[in-house]
Amino acid sequence: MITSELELITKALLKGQANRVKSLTTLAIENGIDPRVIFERALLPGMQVIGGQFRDNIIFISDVLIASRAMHAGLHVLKPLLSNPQQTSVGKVVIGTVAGDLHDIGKNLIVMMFRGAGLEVIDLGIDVQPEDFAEAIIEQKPDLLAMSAMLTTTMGMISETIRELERRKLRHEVKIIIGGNPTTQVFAQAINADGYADDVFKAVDLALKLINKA
Ligand code: B12
Repeated sequence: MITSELELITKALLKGQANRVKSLTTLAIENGIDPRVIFERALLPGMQVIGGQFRDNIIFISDVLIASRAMHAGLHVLKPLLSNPQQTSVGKVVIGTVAGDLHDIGKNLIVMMFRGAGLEVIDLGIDVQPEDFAEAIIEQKPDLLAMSAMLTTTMGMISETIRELERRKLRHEVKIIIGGNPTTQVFAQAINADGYADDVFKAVDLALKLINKA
């Protein structure tokens, strides 16, 4: 029963039917399905299929954008249920997608889940220059800096940002975590980041662990 409801959401996402994704997600919640289950077993797998089809040249960028809009429609319904605004802040995070990179779906999920875990999040958005990350660290004094890169051509901007922080003697002011499609644990270690995660839930655990250690 649950499976068929989740499958309907995934199918609607694959067809780019934003309104249908929104209404099916609302219905699934009314029927008592856990928002995290809807996210993990309906929306995320849909976006993974879209990613594969784009990679294999089966669909175009326009189709990806239409599917991402449908994903956002579902997330919009889940957001208040996955986040808990009443919670007091357990730490402060500055986050952004690095310079030259416009991908923000994964980063936005991380923002949502971090807020849900009680973290205060300053979201710098997409295409964030190393200097802007550095300025935000001076102004906001966060416990953690989180950087996302989705392109092999932009992952170097993560290390460029870390170098900028080293130049300004800010590197030891924050813990740094990274993520996004081309990044790996090995890359994180090589560039002197403090951690890497490949999904939202691991990212939350990692962030809380690093903040508590600091
Ligand atoms: C959606 C999408 C787009 C959309 C972005 C819309 C948006 N608002 O984000 C659009 C259409 C704009 C786009 C454009 C391009 N894209 Co694109 N895109 C994708 C796609 C299909 C899905 C990405 C996505 O949202 N996934 C869903 C989310 C939930 O997952 P995620 O982003 O991986 O995030 C998770 C983890 O990585 C992690 N995470 C992410 N960030 C962070 C940060 C931290 C700190 C941590 C801890 C964890 C973490 O947690 C997230 C949640 O679980 C991927 C394919 C794929 N399978 O990844 C290609 C993909 C990333 N794109 C690709 C390419 C090539 C491009 C373009 C260059 C295409 C072109 N020729 O123009 C442009 C580049 C534009 C630019 N300058 O950025 C390639 C990159 C290849 C590479 N290795 O370099 C991919 C891999 C597709 C492919 N296989 O070829 N894209």
